[in-house]
Amino acid sequence: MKRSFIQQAKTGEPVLIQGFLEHIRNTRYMAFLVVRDRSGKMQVTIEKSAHPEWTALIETLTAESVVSIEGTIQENPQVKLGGRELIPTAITIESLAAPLPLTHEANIDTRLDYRWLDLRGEKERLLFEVQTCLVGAMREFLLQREFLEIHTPKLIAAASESGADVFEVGYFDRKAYLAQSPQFYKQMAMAAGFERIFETGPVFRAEKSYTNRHTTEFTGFDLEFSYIESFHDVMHLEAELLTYALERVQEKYGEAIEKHYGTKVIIPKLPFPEIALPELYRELEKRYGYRLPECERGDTTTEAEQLSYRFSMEEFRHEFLLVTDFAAEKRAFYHMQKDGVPQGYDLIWRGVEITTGAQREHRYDVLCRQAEERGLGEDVRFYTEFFRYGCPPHGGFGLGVDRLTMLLLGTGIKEAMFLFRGPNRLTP
Ligand code: AMO
Repeated sequence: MKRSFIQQAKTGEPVLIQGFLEHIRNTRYMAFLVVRDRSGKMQVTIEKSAHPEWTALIETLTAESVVSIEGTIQENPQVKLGGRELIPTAITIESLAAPLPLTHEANIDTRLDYRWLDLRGEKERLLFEVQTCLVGAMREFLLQREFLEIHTPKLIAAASESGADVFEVGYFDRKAYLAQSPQFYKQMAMAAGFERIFETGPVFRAEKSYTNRHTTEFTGFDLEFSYIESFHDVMHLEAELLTYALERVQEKYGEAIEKHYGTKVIIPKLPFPEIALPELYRELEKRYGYRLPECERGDTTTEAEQLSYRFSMEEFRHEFLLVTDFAAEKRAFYHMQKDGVPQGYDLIWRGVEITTGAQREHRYDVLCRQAEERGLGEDVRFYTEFFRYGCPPHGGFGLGVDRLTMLLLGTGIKEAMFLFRGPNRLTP
């Protein structure tokens, strides 16, 4: 018999349902099972005297075992689960579950040890439905605008962002590195004349950070496009893209997110507010007495990002804030500069940086000089070559999908990833 999803299984005709046994109640005369598949839950009602041959089987059943059950569904208003029950004619145990090692109260690290069990929860599953919708909507938005989706190598010969946070791997008789960003290759696509590209893929950072928003491997949503006039074009595209994606999520999952995560999906207004970093610091000091440590001058700090959420809500009634005018020495060498000011931005959402974006330096000699000034000349020679034979002006951004999901639902990053990777976690 063909399997039916519990939600769609018809009343009054023979059906086969398959799923996990969420609950077992075995009384003297009756046994009640609750079976769960990805569409919903169904009560299975067994009158024990009608099936003496099942006595041993019922006693063997354990919570979270996987079963196949054939039978007929009937209406029964007394059944809390949707007023229907399945009267079985055949029960097969596909896989018997051992006693569960995980309780609902387990802390996040224990939950991660048994992530596949943790993910069986409705709330956990919802997160991935939401993420699928979010990333799907971002992809849809870009496809409508004729962006190409590319897939760039993650094994590379040189660090792509800063040399410090890169994982080194053995590569036959030499060394390779895990890409810290698709940066070099998305720009190569501009030199190739693709004009508009994006990529969703793994990004590796050898950062020993133990925060609720850092991980050593995350999913980046990166894009790059040509013939921009300035980095403002990049900021505007990102604001439109996020607004579009949040609209889709709100339509489809707004209620479920509020029910399970207690977080409202707010559709942002366009354009997103912008502020130059020095002005942001003046405001944070004036309003909240925040003093920036001298060594952080020209960059944002975690505390400043958090305060900037408060500022953005008070000043602009907006959850997003675009911050511009960082110090050149705090930004990547490939950012275009105008009068010494990097032509880029960070986007902060609900107090956490989610994106870095910029217009890139596409002029070969200027780019080489900027790389040279950082002592990177030789290391990035393969990359600067991309700009020797003509390259359009271009820009783009990198967005952290895990951070985006985490902020959307109000969780930490460990919960927002299928499997978290950190300095102390490489399993499961
Ligand atoms: P950046 O280094 O700012 O920029 O990274 C872009 C975005 O990636 C996310 N992110 C992280 N998420 C989780 N854990 C981490 N350790 C982590 N580090 C970064 C953030 C961040 O905003 N090449 C540039 C992008 C560009 O200019 O196009 C880059 O990689 O959401």
